[in-house]
Amino acid sequence: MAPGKAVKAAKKTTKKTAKKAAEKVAEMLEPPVPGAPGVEPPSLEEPTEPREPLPPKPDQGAPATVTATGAETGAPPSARGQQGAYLTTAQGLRLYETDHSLKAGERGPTLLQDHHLREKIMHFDHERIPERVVHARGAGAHGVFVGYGNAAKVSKAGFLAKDKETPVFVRFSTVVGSRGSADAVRDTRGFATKFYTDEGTFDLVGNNFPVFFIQDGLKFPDIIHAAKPHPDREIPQAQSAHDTFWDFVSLHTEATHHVMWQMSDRAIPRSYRTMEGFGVNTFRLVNETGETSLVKFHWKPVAGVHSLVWEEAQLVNGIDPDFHRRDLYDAIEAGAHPQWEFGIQVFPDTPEQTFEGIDLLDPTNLVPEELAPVRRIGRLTLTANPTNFFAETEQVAFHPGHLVPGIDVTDDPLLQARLFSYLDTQLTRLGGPNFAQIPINRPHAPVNDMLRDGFHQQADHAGVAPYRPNSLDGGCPFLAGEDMSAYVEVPHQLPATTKVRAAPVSFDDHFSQPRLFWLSLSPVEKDHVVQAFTFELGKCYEQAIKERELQVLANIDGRLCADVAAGLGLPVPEPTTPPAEVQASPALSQLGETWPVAGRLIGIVVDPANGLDGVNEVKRAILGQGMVPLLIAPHGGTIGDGIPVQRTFLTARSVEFDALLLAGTPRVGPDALAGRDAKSGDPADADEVAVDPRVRLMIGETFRHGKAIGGWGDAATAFAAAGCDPVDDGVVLGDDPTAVLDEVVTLLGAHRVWERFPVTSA
Ligand code: HDE
Repeated sequence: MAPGKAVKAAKKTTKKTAKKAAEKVAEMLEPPVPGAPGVEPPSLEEPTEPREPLPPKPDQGAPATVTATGAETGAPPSARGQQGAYLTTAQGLRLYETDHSLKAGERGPTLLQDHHLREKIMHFDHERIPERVVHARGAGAHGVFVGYGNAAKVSKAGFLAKDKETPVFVRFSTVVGSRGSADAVRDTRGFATKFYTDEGTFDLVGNNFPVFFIQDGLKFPDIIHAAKPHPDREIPQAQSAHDTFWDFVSLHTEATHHVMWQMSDRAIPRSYRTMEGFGVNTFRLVNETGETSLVKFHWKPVAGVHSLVWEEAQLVNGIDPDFHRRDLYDAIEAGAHPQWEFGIQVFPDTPEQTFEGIDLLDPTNLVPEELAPVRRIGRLTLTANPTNFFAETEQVAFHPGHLVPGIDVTDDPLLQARLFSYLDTQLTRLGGPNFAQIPINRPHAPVNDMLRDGFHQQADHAGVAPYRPNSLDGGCPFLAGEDMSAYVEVPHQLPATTKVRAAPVSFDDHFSQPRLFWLSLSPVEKDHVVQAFTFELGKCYEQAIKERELQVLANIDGRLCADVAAGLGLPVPEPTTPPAEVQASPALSQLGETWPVAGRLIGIVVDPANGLDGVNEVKRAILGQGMVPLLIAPHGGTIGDGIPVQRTFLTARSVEFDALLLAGTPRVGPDALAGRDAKSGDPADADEVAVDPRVRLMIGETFRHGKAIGGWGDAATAFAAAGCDPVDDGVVLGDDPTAVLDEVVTLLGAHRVWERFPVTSA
């Protein structure tokens, strides 16, 4: 055969082999496990034939294809991404080479004329933009909001109408850490929603706590400077367990209520999908006839409010720093679309702006749901992952002042400062005043402003008269009346008053609501709060700061203070103000109900040496309930008759899973050597019990973290080796794998087997 032909034949064979390999990989991934990077598995060989860019994965969405001024373009969403089969410059010039710069000879210096080199490096040099000054770390998703139509009595907002569908983009975030920080840190979470309504964009920029650290926006830089890493050493990253944070909050006692939430399980959510959301500030609603009410906004997760336990959170941050992002993306890809109900607590708009003695303009207060029930007025479903993180999640710009007719702000001094900040910050972060024209920020309502020019202008405005009044553009644009959806600020009468730098006396009570929160928690949740305070203050260096914070705790609850003081080895101070008489609010506890399990992750530990009876049935049953099964085996690839392995004893760790199943007792794997996998412990130890030590560790952690565990076959041996007895709470042993699964799923409905936590706080 001529050499050319031989090469061609070889290439053909390699292509065939590569195709087969790709098909094999696809087959191995059945049923699909979320997280694969592309829409199809790659070939083994580098592809040789040009082709159009691959479409996005089916779970991915993108900003609507509207122009910078809100008009439908009709273009497919992929029109925004790369086009054509060939590599080009940013000017669309096709390139024949991209591995070598243009040089004076093979070993010579690079020529300045190399446009491709200059363009590529210039662009790379400027790829980073400033991260958000707060809430830098986050994850976003597209979705849809559907109104229930039962809010018309209080608000005329069109998107709340019955069955009205409004596209949304939601971004969840932590507050303190930088963009690359870990997800499962102890922190407040952001929950920001952009509603692309027909009447303009409405942003609800909330958090997962209903209260805030400060009452006046002027203090925001103070709390953030205190919570961010120390300015000299720039540590610690993304956490509050350090002296500057506790120095500030122990002196600034209006932060106490927020600190209580921060030390509770709410600050280490299991998932973004299991967080409650709150608008925090009080807003004013107005209906068609001009009647107003005050409201607090709520998001109620259909999956329930669930958290990690502290040790789990700490492990997660090392094992999977992207835990919450991954969880959100994987759930959406797996079809377990996260849902929340939108709710409002409604209060009469009285001149005092208080409800049952609670000042509604003080954002350190919540209103117990037992006093003002949350009325559900719509449903949010997250349906698609972003196609491009930077274009969508990083560039999205929220603003609490992006309002629509029917929703207005109040005089809450925190909210008032926010109204300035969110416009201002985008000038630095997004590089100019035209950030509303970035695709993810484009309204879906027609835009006809008279704003012109500026960096990165995307619109090509026609006309000569961007001013009013004019005659040259025929007087356009015209003003709309209120009857035509114009936004008219609610005429709100203010009392005759004096200009002062002061807060009302009603803002002075800093301890009643923290006590209300404490008394509302179940004993196990109280224990977690004690542990969190003791941990965080225990990480501080300065004795004075710890003593000062103990004084704050003494004013909340003697028992809380005494338990924390015991851990710190410090005396218990007397309260300086008698603990308030407050009613607990059971709605604030996360325990006590059962919730849907869709989207939960179940690990199945198998050892092919034990046989694989029931494994496929269990996997199918898990998938059938909208959960994700992950098979954990001694080695990667496939086991048995081609069952794909998703985790190995080396790569798996208990914290990834919501529940664990054991198909028998796995023997000691060939790589269970301390030198290869340090978590395996002493191999001699492993031999003695004949259970893989990594699996033993996995069972031990799952048990300690209060998660459901089940097993069949001789799984009892592994349970015994890990020190957990099948008669213990939430350890299910049986002969029928699917019956075991059913019991485990029932336990999972309560999130954890709470009985396993010995309670010490009364
Ligand atoms: Fe924010 N906040 N904030 N904040 N905030 C920002 O805006 C600010 C506050 C919240 O996913 C910034 O675009 C001030 C309360 C969320 O993009 C900035 C004050 C609540 C997000 C800003 C507050 C929030 C932000 C930084 C005190 C809960 C992330 C980047 C007056 C109701 C949004 C940006 C996203 C982001 C300022 C207090 C929620 C600097 C001055 C209270 C969820 O503008």
